[in-house]
Amino acid sequence: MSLYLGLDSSTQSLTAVVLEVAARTRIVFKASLSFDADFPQYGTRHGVLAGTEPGVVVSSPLLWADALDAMMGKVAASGLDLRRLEAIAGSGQQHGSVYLNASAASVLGRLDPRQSPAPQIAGCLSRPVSPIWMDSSTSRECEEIAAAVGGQRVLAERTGSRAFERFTGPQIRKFFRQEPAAYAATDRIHVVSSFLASLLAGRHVAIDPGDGSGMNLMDLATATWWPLAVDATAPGLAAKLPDIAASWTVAGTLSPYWQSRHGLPPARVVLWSGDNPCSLIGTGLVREGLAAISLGTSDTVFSLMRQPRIDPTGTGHVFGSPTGAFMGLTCFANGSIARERVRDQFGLTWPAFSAALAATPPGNGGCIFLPWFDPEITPPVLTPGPRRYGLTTDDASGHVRGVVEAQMLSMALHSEWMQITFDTIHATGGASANREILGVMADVFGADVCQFEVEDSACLGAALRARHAHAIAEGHPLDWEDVVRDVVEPLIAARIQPDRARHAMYRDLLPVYAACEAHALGRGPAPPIAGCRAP
Ligand code: XUL
Repeated sequence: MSLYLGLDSSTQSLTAVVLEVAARTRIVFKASLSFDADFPQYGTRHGVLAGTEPGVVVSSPLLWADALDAMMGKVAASGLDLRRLEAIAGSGQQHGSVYLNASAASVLGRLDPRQSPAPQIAGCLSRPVSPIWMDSSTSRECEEIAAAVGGQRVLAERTGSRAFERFTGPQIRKFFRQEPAAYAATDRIHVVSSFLASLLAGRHVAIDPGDGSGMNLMDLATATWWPLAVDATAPGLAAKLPDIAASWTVAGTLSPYWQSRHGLPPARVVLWSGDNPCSLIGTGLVREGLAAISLGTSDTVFSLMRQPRIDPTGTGHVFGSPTGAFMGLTCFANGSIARERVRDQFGLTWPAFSAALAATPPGNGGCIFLPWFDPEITPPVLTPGPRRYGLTTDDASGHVRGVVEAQMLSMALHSEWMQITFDTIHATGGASANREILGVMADVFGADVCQFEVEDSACLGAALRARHAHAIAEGHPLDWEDVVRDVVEPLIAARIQPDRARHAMYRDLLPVYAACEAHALGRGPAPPIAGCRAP
């Protein structure tokens, strides 16, 4: 029986999962630490430090290091027979960056086990804070980088995404521009994942293609740094970037620091990856045709892609997948936010919301509701405000069906660029408990929808990655389907199948929905909406 540890350093917490692999694979340990509640000395709120300028969102790499130490202590005290711990892998919030000076190379390898890591590495930071994915302060840098490489389209084709404010490259450029001396004193720039893996291994380790593709710096096809983007970002950057290596690379063993401090064994340390690539594995998406739809605060569609196909509209992302293939991801800001706004506007409870959905005809009598209560990411909508086509403002059930259908039609429309026919969708997140919503999802996509009960999919994915990499290192590679099967199948709580006639109706409705979007965005004529059924 072997044990594998997965860690997930997310925006607000650090989570750990231990998998035991015997005749079957099962979770034998799980724990989570909240950055705000368990490390109040850092003064974070929801995992971030108070901003100094609009759009700036940073956190503390020392907090992440302290949390890693506390979590390794919890794992050590778990009562598990940790002599059986074979490998550790991790997941980090994507895009965030950590800036280290030249002393880090030696300090990482000789930490004193009597002390926590944070005070020992504080002197290695050439920038005391880390900008994270919620930062939106680099529009100028995005434009500059895109212009220097030949435009946003070229950047997307080469790196998988156009320039985004939260991506690491634009963040590095802003640091170089605003603090040139501190930039010059920077010897190594890590992402959150490679920083924490370096702490565990006791030396600088590589970035995997999953997280490298969230930087606007990596050539997606070859998984190497793209010199044109690197040079466009900041002078001398090539020498400051870690190597890029396959996600299953064993970076080393747990350094003597962790062994002495917590009595842990010299388990293999596998490269960490980003939280989205790890979630791809943790939701079992290891073949093309499977997609996950996460219905959370925002909604996300993601899927494994054998070939990197780019979103021509520039809103979707292509990241590296930890399997060595690729993943497509599109994010929609008005997820739960919009469902809750409709529920509250009409004074409904969730059961009443479901009842209204069930009582309303699929297709909503031809009415379309665009639930852009907040600025939308996909399609980009800067001026929020819902738009109605054929829907009267007092029609409660029309709004309930309208919000759900619009969300599903929008996800179907804006994932077409992935050029994948989804046969099965794993639905996760809070609203995936609602079978009425999943029914609309199945009918719109024409796919089976599995209600998929998984919290911490990124952490679970990291533990599964540890197992996969260990098997390769031992010379007995495993198929990904075998790696995920035992863990992922029991998480499927229910399967909902599409209705053929309703799917055909939604296929016809999709161009009408697209025409409403285009009209609302000022890019097309008024759509031919026949009018709504009476409220
Ligand atoms: C993805 C993104 C977020 C973070 C959250 O591009 O910015 O999903 O990875 O941790």
